[in-house]
Amino acid sequence: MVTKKSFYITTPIYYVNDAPHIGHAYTTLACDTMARYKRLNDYDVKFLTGTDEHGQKVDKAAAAAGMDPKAFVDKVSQTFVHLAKEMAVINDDFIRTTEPRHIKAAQHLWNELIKRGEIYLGGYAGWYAVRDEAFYVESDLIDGKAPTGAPVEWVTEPSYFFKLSAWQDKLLEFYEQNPDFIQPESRRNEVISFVKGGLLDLSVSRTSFKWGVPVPNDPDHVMYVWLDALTNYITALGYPDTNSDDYQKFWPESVHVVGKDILRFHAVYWPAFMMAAGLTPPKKIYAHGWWTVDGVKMSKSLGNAINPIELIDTFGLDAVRYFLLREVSFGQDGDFSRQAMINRYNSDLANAYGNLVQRVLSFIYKQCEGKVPEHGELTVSDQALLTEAEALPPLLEKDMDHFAFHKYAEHIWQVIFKANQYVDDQKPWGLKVTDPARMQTILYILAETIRKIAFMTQPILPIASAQILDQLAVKNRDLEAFSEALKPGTLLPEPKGVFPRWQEAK
Ligand code: ME8
Repeated sequence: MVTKKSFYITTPIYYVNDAPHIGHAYTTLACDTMARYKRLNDYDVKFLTGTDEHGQKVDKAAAAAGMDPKAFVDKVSQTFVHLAKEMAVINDDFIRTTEPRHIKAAQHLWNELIKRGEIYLGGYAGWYAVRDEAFYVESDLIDGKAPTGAPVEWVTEPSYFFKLSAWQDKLLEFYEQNPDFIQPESRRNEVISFVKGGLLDLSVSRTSFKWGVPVPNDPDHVMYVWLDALTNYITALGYPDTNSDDYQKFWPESVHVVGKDILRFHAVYWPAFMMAAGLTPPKKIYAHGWWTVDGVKMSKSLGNAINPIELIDTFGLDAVRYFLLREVSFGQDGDFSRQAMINRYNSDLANAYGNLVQRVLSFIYKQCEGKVPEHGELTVSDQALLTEAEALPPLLEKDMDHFAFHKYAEHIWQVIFKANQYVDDQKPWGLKVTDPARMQTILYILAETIRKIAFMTQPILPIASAQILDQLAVKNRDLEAFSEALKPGTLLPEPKGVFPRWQEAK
């Protein structure tokens, strides 16, 4: 039996202090697209997302809502579950850090760190930013605020510390030996210089509130929310049982996709915690960029956060997926504006892809008795277009290896533009009377090209790709069937337009 290659991809687990916006949707969509792509390529995939439900930030949000924290997190976590459904995300698990399986895993990791002498009891006196759930030293502060702009408060309390300072050299060695661990490269350099700058021991428990995983054997303390939260990635694989099938199969192939805001927690703290507990760190951390709206940071106080569900209701799911993944290169910052969304929709989806599919399939339906056309001998131009489409899988594989979703789309759209050009050059409509056989050949070439394109758009545009493949009567949609050409004479259903042009209501 041939064993499949495995792939484990995770989103950050989102804080349930507030409703999700397009920033959260972005990470989840990128992971879903990657997971769909890997499944298409016959990988055994596990895709994890979930919610981060402990800590002071969530505790305060519950208090502000006048709710008991547990009732509050039960309610808000559902908005993230709901968003994943609305975005047609195929996640294999949804983890909540208040679940017993997770509390057990986090406490087990804590005990391991204690057992190995990696945690000691001391006292914390310093700055804390609840919004970032992060500790800061005086020299980090800019105008009395955290470097992120978050307000800080002075905290003095008994605290357990993780001996992070002892892991500086081992972390640097780890980055050296695993050059692909942090992606993209520019982020890797940032992390390395941060670690080279020296690491302080990290406070890993709090005593001034109760909403967290209780520290084993010391009920006055709850675990620092980041130590609790990062553990989610292995809880979902069955930790503490590292011999479980899932742990064995998926952990060596783990990729954490995160926003650049939380790279340090993932690329410094997390591998240090894992090595200190005698575990192997994840395989890769990919940090993507930051979305603003009309050039401004999204925030509750400004009330400018874009609700992804409203966006989907307006433009459709595929359009939102396409815009977010195509508009900026993954890793770079991006700006959302309604006009940019409309422009992208009309130029790439309605005018290019939708128009190609609509004009070709409706012509075939009317002029070829609703059947896949017959083809005669192929000309150089016919062959050229087919070759372009055939070349997509290896090209796109490279793009996905680099998380270059925008390039993935760009490469497909180059073929779409060429196919539209081919229609304009070959003018099949004019051949109906003069050369019907040649008309059929041209239409066959186009149908085949559209089939190949639709195979490859599946990870980004799951709904439209399925409709197009339905309209071409294609059954097997895994990449292994990419080379199975359409059979002339196959009956086709009546085509329906996939991306009608967007017009602003007057
Ligand atoms: O940090 N642009 O949760 P969080 C792009 N619970 N991505 C954005 C974004 C924006 N404007 N805003 C949010 C936490 N994101 C922790 C994570 S993991 C063990 C614990 C995305 O709710 C991006 O992925 O603040 C970012 O890293 C994440 O949401 C932060 O979500």
